[in-house]
Amino acid sequence: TSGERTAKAERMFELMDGFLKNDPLSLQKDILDHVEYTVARSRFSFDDFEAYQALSHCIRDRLIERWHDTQLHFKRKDPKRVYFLSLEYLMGRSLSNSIINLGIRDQCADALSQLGFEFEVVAEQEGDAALGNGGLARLSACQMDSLATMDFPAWGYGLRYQYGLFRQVILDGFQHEQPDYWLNFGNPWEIERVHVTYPVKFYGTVEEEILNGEKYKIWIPGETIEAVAYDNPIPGYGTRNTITLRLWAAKPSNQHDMEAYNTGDYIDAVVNRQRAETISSILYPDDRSHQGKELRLKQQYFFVSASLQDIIRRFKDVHKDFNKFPDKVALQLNDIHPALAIPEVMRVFVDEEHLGWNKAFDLTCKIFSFTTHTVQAEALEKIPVDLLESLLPRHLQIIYDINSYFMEELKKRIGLDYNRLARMSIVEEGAVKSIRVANLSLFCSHTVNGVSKLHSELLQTRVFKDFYELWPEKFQYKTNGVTQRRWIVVSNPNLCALISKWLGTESWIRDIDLLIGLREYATDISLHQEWQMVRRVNKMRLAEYIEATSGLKVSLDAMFDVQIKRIHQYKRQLLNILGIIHRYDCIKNMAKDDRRKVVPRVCIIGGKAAPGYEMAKKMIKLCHAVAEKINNDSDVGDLLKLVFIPDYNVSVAELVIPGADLSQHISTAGHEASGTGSMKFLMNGCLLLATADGSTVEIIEEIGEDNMFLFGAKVHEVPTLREKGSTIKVPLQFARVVRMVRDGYFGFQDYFKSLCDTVEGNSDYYLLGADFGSYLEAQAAADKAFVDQEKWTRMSILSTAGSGRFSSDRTIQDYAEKTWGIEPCRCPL
Ligand code: GL2
Repeated sequence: TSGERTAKAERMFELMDGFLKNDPLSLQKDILDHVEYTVARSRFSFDDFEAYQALSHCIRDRLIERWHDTQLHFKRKDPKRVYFLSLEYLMGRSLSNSIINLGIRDQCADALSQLGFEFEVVAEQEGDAALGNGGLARLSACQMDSLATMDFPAWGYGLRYQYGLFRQVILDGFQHEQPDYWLNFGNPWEIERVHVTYPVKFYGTVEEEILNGEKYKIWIPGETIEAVAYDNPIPGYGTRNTITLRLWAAKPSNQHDMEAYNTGDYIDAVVNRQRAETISSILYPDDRSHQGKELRLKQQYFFVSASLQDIIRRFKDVHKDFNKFPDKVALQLNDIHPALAIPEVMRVFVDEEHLGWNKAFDLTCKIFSFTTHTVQAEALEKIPVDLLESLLPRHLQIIYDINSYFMEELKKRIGLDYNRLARMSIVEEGAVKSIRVANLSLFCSHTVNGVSKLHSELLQTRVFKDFYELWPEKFQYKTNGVTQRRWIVVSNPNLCALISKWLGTESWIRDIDLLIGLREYATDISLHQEWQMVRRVNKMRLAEYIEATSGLKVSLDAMFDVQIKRIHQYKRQLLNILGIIHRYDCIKNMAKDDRRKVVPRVCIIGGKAAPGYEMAKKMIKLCHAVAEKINNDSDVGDLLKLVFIPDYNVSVAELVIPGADLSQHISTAGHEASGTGSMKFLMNGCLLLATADGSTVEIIEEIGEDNMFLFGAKVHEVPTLREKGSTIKVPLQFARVVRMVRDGYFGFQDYFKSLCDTVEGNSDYYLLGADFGSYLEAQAAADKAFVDQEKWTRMSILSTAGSGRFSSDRTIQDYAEKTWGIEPCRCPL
């Protein structure tokens, strides 16, 4: 019987101590096998890329083994699972990360070196998986790592875009976008599950049917597309647990549209079918708003429908009674992008499982939680009713039903306050009647999370004030975190070894709170020396990269000052550039002797601008124009350099962050929901120059104001400053540097005019002028501290020591306890 077969296989497995061995010799043999049989190259002659492919397959085999065991264990234990629904994941590279999490870094390096290869070189052959835009997407990847490491029974669901985030190419200082067809060279980290497919329906009509005397709605679709699963095993660190990130790809459905074929319109029918596949082909390259786009809506529903069919199928494999659903399933909406899951669950419960509306709604409200990642009310998606009606007619009806119920409930609470009812309604009347996805999510979720303390306050007092007043118990926050496995262990191995040496343990890699132990040694001179050495080696690596990508040689004695993130007006890269112009202007106007006192800087900026975001693109061009001038000015020499790092992505971040002395997080207060880059720099002992925005407020609580360079208006001051507009007294230096750009000092006078307009008088919405004075003061304080290397090193050690709260392990622990109600389910070794 199959039971006996399983038992036999298990005995064999135990006897063999797992199938695959991890000593260097076994790894070497497996690598050569994969060179020969998977990559189909001769084992006597293969290059770095082929070595990467072979090693990846070797690691993939080991992941699969653990992954099978984990899934079997989950199946046997049947714990409550969390399903993480996200439209974006920025995984970056997988090889090094998997090897570290499997705990076989040294064995792999040995195996490779005996074959004549260098581990780092081989690992660098891998391209990034960039199925996301920015912070939100990288956060999902960090959280998957923590979920696996902490043994939580979790699944990630998303879309397998064929084209990831565009590649940024800079020509003459202008950004150009090139498609990222990341699958060109194969992807060893995924497993295509040709048998795990679900039909996803679109368009069509809704009809009624009578079953056992009861009336039910049935949706007759106009088009059906097949969703195929691609599984990406996600290994935990220090555990056998390996969880699944399941990404869906659209494939033509086997259910043929017989009519089209029969009328002889064969070619058109096939072409239409191919068009259907485009649903999962491309990631939207804007990280904020996608209002009213049909393809975007199709993507959202496609992914939601396939995921829910999969989740409900898994539940029904074991359970018959849907009352148990909330005991077994937590559905986490990563932002409101997957919010169509709410009406979809209702549709399945009511139309397919015939649970009755009240029961269905009660269950729905018990399973959903959502996290919002924005402070901008404008970024909250709205779906035009016309669009929804044509694409998902049944869902529109369900949303209307939910809204009627919601309005009745609201009237019981607030009476006939029509203005407020209109504000809170899920349906927005007006020129374009639309569905407010956030309001739908707020009403139907048991919990809504913000991503930092400040963000949560803003949600409660501004963005979702009406809801907070009525349902305060729904509101929580979970400050974001990043995984120390990726952001220290993988990307900064020297610092990792140093931390373990001084703490006397590697346990901090799983238990981040231990990092605080470094505080004790913050003034220890021998730690200082080792710390400085590690930082210098990392700077060297970064300097080499800069020279290779831009041809610019930079001095290692200079302060490496970095701002890398998406380009946005609210993130104020323009403030940084204007500050650099000011520094340049000062150096130029100094007596030669005084120049000796200047603290040398290498200013590094990197980031992508959304293709349609004109002002962001102008900032990139301005950065290049200013760099051209400064870097070629012999008066300045090594005192100031400006570099734009092209095509910023996860791998570039892994290289830049460990080499940074100072990093800038300078958004106008109240605009950055959290910010996660700052946490990565903090962990790596880089000092922060920042405004009190997003999670920085909590970083201040952890490391103290004295260990960073704070500046700028506080969040409560921003509205008053905006009201004051042009009557604010801005520093003369600010007017001067803007004038320099306006007057064409850096060329492209006409092109930069509109950019200059955004920061003058009443138009200076992001308050660059108002904050410029304190920004320069913070920069001066950073210069002063840098000269005192002992002080700087102490601040740097204290930054790393205080970064424990910003691990995604802590975030996930909070979610598990306070939002999802799940417990670890550890697979035995
Ligand atoms: C973001 C926020 O802007 C950012 O502040 C936050 O750290 C991340 C993760 O919560 O989410 N929202 C968003 O749409 N993107 C973000 O980075 N792209």
